[in-house]
Amino acid sequence: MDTPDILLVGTAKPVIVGGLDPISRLHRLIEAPDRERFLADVADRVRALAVAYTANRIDAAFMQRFPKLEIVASFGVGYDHIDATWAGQHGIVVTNTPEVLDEEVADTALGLLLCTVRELPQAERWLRAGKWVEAPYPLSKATLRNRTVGLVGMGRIGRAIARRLDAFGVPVVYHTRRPNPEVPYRHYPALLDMARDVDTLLLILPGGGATRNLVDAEVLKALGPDGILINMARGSVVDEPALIQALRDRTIFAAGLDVFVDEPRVPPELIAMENVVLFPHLGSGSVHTRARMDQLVVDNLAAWFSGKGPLTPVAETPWPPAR
Ligand code: 8YV
Repeated sequence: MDTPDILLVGTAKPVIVGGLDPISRLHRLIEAPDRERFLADVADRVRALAVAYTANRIDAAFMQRFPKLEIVASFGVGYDHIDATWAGQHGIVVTNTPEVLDEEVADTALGLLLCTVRELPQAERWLRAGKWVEAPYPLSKATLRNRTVGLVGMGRIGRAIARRLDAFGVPVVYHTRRPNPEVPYRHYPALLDMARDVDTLLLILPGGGATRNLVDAEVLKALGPDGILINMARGSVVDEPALIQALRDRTIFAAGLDVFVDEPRVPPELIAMENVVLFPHLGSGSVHTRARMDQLVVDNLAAWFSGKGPLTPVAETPWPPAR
């Protein structure tokens, strides 16, 4: 086999570098002192991009620089950082890393939900600040006991979250564009109707143009004063200024956020609020799960260059290609 040139975009993670080094000429963009010159040197040879993080944006202009580009293998199940539509139109395959992270992200979603509903990080801060000797932490006003969770999104991770909520004895309903015949939960074709009926919204759907600002001021108002919003999806799915306003004036009760519009920058208004729990985008962030995701980036490229096709192509770039 012809040794392919692969460009690694983003951090040189050990599993990715260790897996790709033996099967390719691996070029590491992050280590190049002069990025433009480095790209100009390798552009004509690069046949694949390995994308180390969802924060590494791969747009049409970037892909266009590589005339021999065949495949973009990206880390993460979400791929709104890649222009997959453009890739598909230009015969370039895009792969992501689904399934291997489902249970981890679902665990984190439940953790964030519990932290937000029962104010667990706030209570821990109380203890660490030495306030317990003065008074017990106040009883949490909210409880999971009388809540109904409306999931926005019902893909693999959504189903893993719903299974956990079943075990917790918490009723689940969901909103997606089309009902999923495999799940027993009530489907709402309109998000606004679901927001009116439930008191907890948990977002676990793809980001990108189609879902931008899906949760806006109107949806938050419909969720109401007991409402809790949990975002495990992408910051872009929520109108962030509208959310800040809704938390400020208690249009909703609280929010738990793992993702932000301009992460890693988090709006100071959110940081100053007591009725929010903020995680630094760590849904899949364990050594165990991240290694499996990194390995799937490697496995996609290894399969591709040994002629077997991609293992996990995204919907916009099906394999074999649609005729
Ligand atoms: C990661 C994710 O936590 O897979 C995704 O789409 O968002 C998460 O698994 C994230 O990519 C961290 O950069």
